[in-house]
Amino acid sequence: MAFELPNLKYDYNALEPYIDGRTMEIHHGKHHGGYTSKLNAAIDGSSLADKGIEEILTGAGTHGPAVRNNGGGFYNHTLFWEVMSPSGGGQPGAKLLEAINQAFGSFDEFRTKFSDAAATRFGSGWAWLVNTDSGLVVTSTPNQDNPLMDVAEVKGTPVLGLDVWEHAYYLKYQNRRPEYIEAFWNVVNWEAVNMRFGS
Ligand code: MN3
Repeated sequence: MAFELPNLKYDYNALEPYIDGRTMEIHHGKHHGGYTSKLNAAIDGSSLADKGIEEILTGAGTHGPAVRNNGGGFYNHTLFWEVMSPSGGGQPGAKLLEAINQAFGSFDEFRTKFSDAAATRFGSGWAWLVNTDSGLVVTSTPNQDNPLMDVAEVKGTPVLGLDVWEHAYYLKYQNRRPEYIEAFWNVVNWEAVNMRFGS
């Protein structure tokens, strides 16, 4: 079964002033839409065509660049829209907060570490909060890679992800990636992140 571009649960301009509507419209419709159709083209008629996206991604290193890049792009953006909300911001729920405190010392320390990972990822990629066998870890990946992939440096379940490709912020922020990262914290949907963590 072919993958479908998921609908957003909010309007394109709902995350303003932090993320502008025009960026959201292009990002969702053109970029995420493009990854979705190219993923479908890449797996069409192959043994991957009836597999779920997570199973496909765990073998990303062996399926070739079209599946790795577009499968990652499909999954990562689906997660990204989910972990943002117009009523976002604040702090995670008790169970996730406790795990964050345990892993990073405090919520502020975690925030700094995640923002640094996002700011210092050279070129295009993603920053992640990952649930691993040894607890929560902050990492970043190049291009459309993610922690589900066999090729990832840090492997685990992505709990929170931030897209730091220029297409995610350039219209509003141009080269000022750190301002975009700072703005992101105002729209993080901790309820959705809590659920991804399993609390
Ligand atoms: Mn993107």
